[in-house]
Amino acid sequence: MALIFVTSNRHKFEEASELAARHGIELEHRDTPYIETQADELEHVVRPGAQQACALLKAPCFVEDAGLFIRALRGFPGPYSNYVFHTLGNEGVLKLMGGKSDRRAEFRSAIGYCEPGQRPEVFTGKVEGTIAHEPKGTRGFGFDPVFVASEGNGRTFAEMSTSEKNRLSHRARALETFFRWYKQRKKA
Ligand code: ITT
Repeated sequence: MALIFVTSNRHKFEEASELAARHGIELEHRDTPYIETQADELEHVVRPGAQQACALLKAPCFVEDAGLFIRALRGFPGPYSNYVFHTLGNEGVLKLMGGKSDRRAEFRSAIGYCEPGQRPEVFTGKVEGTIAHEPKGTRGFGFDPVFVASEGNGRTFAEMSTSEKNRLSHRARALETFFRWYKQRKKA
């Protein structure tokens, strides 16, 4: 039986599917509209999110929430990344970073997995990097053109293929931990 990933973002689904296939797991995409709680910690967003999506679908499923945390902006946009991306966009973020010499940032990801009648499980991942001075690359989505991963040879995520991004990314790291746990659980 396929494992359901509830997300409105097809790029996230593509990244997760590529990684899942390496674990022999088949993913199914659902865009079930669950309410995303606003909270300072991503973990506090995905726990109720997974529970709600699971109750709507009456089936095991997972949700994922991600954010870009910029050190010189004291962690902004963090849990508000979605809103900020859709209002200010990459150009707006680069403007906010104008004149800042400390360009360190990290992407964080939290996954919430829930089975009917059970409490949700949470898995997290992060990747460190810097904010570029200008957008580069055409792949990926969201803040990918302005995020240079520390281990990415100076390239932005938008200059990488899905499999390259999946070797480093916050989401890939959270998914790896989750898929390993999930396979053990299925065996038990
Ligand atoms: P969901 O339906 O799964 O919530 P979403 O697109 O709303 O999908 P998030 O709330 O998790 O995604 O992400 C917040 C924003 O952060 C999102 O709109 C992107 O712009 C950005 N973002 C998240 N992950 C990213 C990634 O891997 N690369 C670039 N930007 C990312």
